[in-house]
Amino acid sequence: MLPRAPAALGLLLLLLPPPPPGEATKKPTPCKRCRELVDKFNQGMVDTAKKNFGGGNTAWEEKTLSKYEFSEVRLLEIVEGLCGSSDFECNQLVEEHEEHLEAWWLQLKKKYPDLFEWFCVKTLKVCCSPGTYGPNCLACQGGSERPCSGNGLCSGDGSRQGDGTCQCHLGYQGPLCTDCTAGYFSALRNATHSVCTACDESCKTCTGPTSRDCGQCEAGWVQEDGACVDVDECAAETPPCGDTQYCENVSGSFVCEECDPTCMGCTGKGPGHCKECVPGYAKESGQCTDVDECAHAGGVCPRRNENCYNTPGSFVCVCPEGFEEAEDACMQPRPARDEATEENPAPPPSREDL
Ligand SMILES: [Ca+2]
Ligand SMILES: [Ca+2]
Repeated sequence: MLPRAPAALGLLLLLLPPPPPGEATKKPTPCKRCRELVDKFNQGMVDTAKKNFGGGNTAWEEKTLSKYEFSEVRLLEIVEGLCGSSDFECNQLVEEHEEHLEAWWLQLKKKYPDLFEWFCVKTLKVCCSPGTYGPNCLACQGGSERPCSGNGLCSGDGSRQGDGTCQCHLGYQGPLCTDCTAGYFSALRNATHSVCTACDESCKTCTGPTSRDCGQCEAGWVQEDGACVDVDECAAETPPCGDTQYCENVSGSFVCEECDPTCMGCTGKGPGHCKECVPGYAKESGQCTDVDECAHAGGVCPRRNENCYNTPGSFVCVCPEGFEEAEDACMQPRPARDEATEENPAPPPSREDL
């Protein structure tokens, strides 16, 4: 026999009014805990089903097996696997209702094969049967067989909570989720079923699936020859993008993309689509390319002896290493007494790009 525990306290705890919605998200509802327990119990039954079965088919095995099948030994094995050792609430629930589980296992299993229905709905009264809701397990909107016409969720479905109203899936509306929302059309409608299907992307409203079935066109689309077609926003007289951007037409819309940094205005992506080049760049086979200012005949660096280094978009003028900077020239250093002779005035400038 399993140890008996007073079940009254547990029942009381389980039947207390549900916590406010804020807490409910943190703590599982009594129904959810009961459902989890039943799920684990059912799993335990599956896991122990083939146990003690050698795979043969002898009379001895059949007898032993059928004995085990309904035995308390098997029940104990299932119950032991129900909760993790640190799951306090689960262990508490099992302890409180072990006698219920035992009664069902030993006497009621045949009559009430659905443990969830017998344990969580009928006995503990913490859940409702599928398709019903609330303290008294009333039928959901649209009936318990197909709540919300199969097109939505019934508030409190299967629990002792909620108000039975429908939260419709995308595309459906109405108290029974049988009407179609804007952007959807009724593909099927009879006494029991309603199917709403999405309109073509070009329609705001429609009566069928194609761009020719639009009632109104979606924003970014316009009626043309009986169909809704994309507006080419980029072809508008006043272009929709900024001076440093180019326009790309897409279905139902358009996007503005930044021009290449070498462009002053552009018609597309990259340095090959510039209208003009930014200062320091010039078109070379159609692409805005850096100008090598240092290659200019006569030089661009104003001071005498100065070195020129080309940079992207510009150039720099620097005195060679060891030279001194003066207003209009790089001054050659005076030869030191021993180290540098006049034949060997200065090291060649390093030619790194700056
Ligand atoms: Ca467009
Ligand atoms: Ca340059």
